[in-house]
Amino acid sequence: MLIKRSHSGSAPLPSEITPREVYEQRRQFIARIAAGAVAGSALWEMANREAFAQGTGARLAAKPNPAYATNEKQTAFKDATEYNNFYEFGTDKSDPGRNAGTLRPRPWTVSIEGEVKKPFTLDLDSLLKLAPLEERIYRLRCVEGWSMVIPWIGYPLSNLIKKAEPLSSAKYVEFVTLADPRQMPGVRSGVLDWPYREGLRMDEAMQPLALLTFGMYGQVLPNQNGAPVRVVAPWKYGFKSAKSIVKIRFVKDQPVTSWMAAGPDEYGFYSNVNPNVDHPRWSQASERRIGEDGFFKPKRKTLMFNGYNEVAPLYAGMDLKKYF
Ligand SMILES: Nc1nc2c(c(=O)[nH]1)N[C@H]1C(S)=C(S)[C@@H](COP(=O)(O)O)O[C@H]1N2
Ligand SMILES: [Mo]
Repeated sequence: MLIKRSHSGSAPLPSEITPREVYEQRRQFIARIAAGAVAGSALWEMANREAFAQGTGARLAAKPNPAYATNEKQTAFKDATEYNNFYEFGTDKSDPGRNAGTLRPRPWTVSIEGEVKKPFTLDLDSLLKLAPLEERIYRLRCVEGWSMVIPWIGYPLSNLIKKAEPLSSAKYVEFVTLADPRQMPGVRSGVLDWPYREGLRMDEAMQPLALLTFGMYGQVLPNQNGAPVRVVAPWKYGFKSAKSIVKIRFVKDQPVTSWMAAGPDEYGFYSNVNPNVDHPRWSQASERRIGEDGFFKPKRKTLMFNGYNEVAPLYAGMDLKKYF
């Protein structure tokens, strides 16, 4: 133990009031936290909950999951936050980045309803506690024919589904987004049937790729990307990845999503990335990578299931032209 030295008139240094071993251990510990070496530890989780409570811009620590790493160049943060689809804030790609400042993502609750043992509501803190946060780099391809490569932070949606204790009658999961005209200027327009609703079949929602997402690029989700919590299902067109979720409903029958209601011939329930099924108004065979490829550069070939072939068994025997 260190002998206390007295500095008259100045506050003691931490090293003077703390035994050396403890002090050194703490310093090392903090260094390891920074390195992500103690991902999932109580202290690390506490720090993350504080960051998450702070919101916009706060750093969120997550352990990179090597199974979802990639050699592909990541999309610039600026592009990922200034080129968005979030119709609640307007239909231009630049609208969400300019308008989503009015969203108040804290406090926030998500209610679990429908075919479950007992409905309940979780606040953000409880949601965050359900499982350790991972960083996963996923491609996201929009049905409009552009894609991005984004380091997301979250945990498999299956963790929340297990917590919900769905009944055997629960065949689908429906995600419902906030629709508050005071926070979201776009919901005054009739462009979609609000609130924004999306859905997955139960086994799709349980697929380990389906990520309940709280952050990206090492920080909490910016408002325009769906703060405070969204889904990312990377083998499906971007619109399946509902943002700013307030309700998760377990249901018996296939839900009618907002996009199906808006254009049943153009947007089916499944919406898997599928280069072999054209959108009625354009081809889906290729895509433009935002930021990387200029408008006049050749496009990339779109891959079946956006390249996530592990989901193929979910659709074995299904005619994906019919179930588009
Ligand atoms: N609530 C809500 N979620 C949404 C949308 C939306 O308009 N409202 N757009 C979807 C579409 S079409 C895409 S491509 C992705 C875009 O996500 P990003 O802006 O974070 O890249 O969000 C999806 N989630
Ligand atoms: Mo999209």
